[in-house]
Amino acid sequence: MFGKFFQKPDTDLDDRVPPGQYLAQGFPILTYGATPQIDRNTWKLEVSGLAKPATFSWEDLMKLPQTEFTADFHCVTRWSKLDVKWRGIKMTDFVAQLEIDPTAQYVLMHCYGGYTTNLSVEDFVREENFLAFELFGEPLPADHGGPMRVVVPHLYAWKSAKWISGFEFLETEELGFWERNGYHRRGEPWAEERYSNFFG
Ligand SMILES: Nc1nc2c(c(=O)[nH]1)N[C@H]1C(S)=C(S)[C@@H](COP(=O)(O)O)O[C@H]1N2
Ligand SMILES: [Mo]
Repeated sequence: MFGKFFQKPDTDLDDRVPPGQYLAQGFPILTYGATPQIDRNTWKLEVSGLAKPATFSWEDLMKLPQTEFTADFHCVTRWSKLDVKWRGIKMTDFVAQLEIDPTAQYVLMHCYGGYTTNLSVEDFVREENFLAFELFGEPLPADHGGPMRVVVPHLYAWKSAKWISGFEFLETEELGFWERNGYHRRGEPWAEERYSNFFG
């Protein structure tokens, strides 16, 4: 079974595939719970906590510059998908719209459906992070987080929140769903930060 769906990376891809990861065939879907069905017209993104409160509609987001980008995607359950093609809005361009309090050190991302995941502000505001709404030239399918998801290529994919609904800025770290259930607080794939050990 395993061999049918995953392949060991070629040696020339070694520098693209983090340790302990295998290449996936296709693009697997990994969701905890049901897939929320959210319409673009009712979708909104709320900024709360240590930032000026703000709500963005789909229209508001579409006024920001859009870019196509390619990124590798690494799930902690050991599949990786290279060269995923997305279209979206750079997180740095989005964040430029906000008034974030200088005391904010962490972000808790909230999703339709109740999923959460945490990041440091430093990991959140990076050039390669996006709010994505197209996948391989098509509107982002609901299963993959449509209408709008976050993509954070430098961390394990559980940080790439699907059906994004809010960013909460915090002074002290608050753990998200998987992080409370034993996943690493940061999740850097090249360091294999998969799970936390509960003693430190
Ligand atoms: N809202 C939400 N976002 C989520 C998840 C989820 O269950 N709910 N799963 C995470 C995990 S574990 C992974 S590997 C990726 C999977 O994204 P995909 O289903 O588009 O492959 O989404 C992440 N974002
Ligand atoms: Mo995952």
